[in-house]
Amino acid sequence: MSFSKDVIRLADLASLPQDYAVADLDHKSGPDIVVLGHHGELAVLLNQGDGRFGAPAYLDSPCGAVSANSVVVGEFSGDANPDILVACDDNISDGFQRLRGNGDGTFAEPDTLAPIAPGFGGGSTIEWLHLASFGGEGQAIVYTQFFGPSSELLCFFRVPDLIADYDGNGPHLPLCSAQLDPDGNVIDLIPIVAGDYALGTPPFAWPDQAAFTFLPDGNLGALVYSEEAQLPFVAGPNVEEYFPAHPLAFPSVADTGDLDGDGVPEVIALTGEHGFAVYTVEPSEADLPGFRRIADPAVVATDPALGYPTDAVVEDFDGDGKRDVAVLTDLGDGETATVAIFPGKGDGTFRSAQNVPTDSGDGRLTVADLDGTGLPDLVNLNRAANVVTVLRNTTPAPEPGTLGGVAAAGALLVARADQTRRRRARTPSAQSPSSFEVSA
Ligand SMILES: [Ca+2]
Ligand SMILES: [Ca+2]
Ligand SMILES: [Ca+2]
Ligand SMILES: [Ca+2]
Repeated sequence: MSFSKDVIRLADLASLPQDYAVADLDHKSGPDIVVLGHHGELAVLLNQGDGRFGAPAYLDSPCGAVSANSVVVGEFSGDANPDILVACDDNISDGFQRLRGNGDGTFAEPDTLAPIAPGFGGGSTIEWLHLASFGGEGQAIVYTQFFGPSSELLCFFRVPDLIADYDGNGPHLPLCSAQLDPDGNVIDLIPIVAGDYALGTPPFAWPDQAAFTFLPDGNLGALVYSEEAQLPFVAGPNVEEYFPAHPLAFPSVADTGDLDGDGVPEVIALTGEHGFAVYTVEPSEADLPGFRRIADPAVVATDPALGYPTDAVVEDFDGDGKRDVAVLTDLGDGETATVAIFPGKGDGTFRSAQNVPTDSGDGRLTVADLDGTGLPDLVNLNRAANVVTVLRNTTPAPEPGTLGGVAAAGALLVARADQTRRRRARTPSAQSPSSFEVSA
């Protein structure tokens, strides 16, 4: 595999990059990039069609005096132009901020939006927005909501409801992994650990994606939301828990994807050590209602010399029709990082990793086909250095007809770019920023 690296400096972003989204903003030339600064200002990078990006255009923060947590791009208004949604730090007062797209990569002034209710108490904040299908009624936003010092809730809302709330100027009522009585009081909670989750097709009959996450009891959970009881549980937050005989100490979900071709996604988790873990949720064995026994996760070692993994994504990077795992590792010096790509053999195991240098202090990998080749490219931030790093996949395409699934995988990539995970950013170290560079 081969990649070409472009490092795009965000010279006029007034605060450190906090989050980003990859999606087509202007109806042309492939996926674009929106970077959210910690104080809420935005940088818009338009794709020139070949996976290279024009100079960033900057937008003022919609968050006022508070900071910003997360950004997502989707259809959040009545027209067909992609819009930007920002979760500000004080969502109780500010709600979500919407920047309506003009369809050409520019945006209208932000709407000040309905506050989020219920708030589960003061200080509640929204983190890590995802766009997904969730809740049985089409497009939804999924996010975690900080609820207490040791746990967070997984919440989601239907996008049509959000648009109606915008237009109606009323409070927005999210659906969280908590059951409320008619007065809005919490009567049951399903907290998740550390806000790490990934969306994937659940291993049971369900119309939407489940959110895979680790629960405080150490079990892997597949969480869905139902207004009616459909799983062997109750109406409200529904979780099916999967537990191996020997759980890992500190796993965190990074991504999901079917690695062995049986149609059921495996769950890729970081372990806190030099490696990643593959959880196979089927076959499983029923235990108590809502609990299923699964095999111990397979732990794949990463090279300790490359630092600790901070994210992992599943995609077919070499175009052989078998999904691979790309792991972002960094040395903690604010710039030296590596994407270690483990080529999948198609049976859930991997060949030796191929290492691709990148520029990252920590963070999150996003997969998108930026240049339309059908092979997945990679985007990551370097928060400390105020740069976006783009790794364009220049791997020669496999011979047509010799390998299955390549074209289909490429077609899915643009949609998938809206569904990336959000990872908690570590405090950046005080590294001096590198200058703009483009290297092959
Ligand atoms: Ca575009
Ligand atoms: Ca599988
Ligand atoms: Ca592959
Ligand atoms: Ca590509």
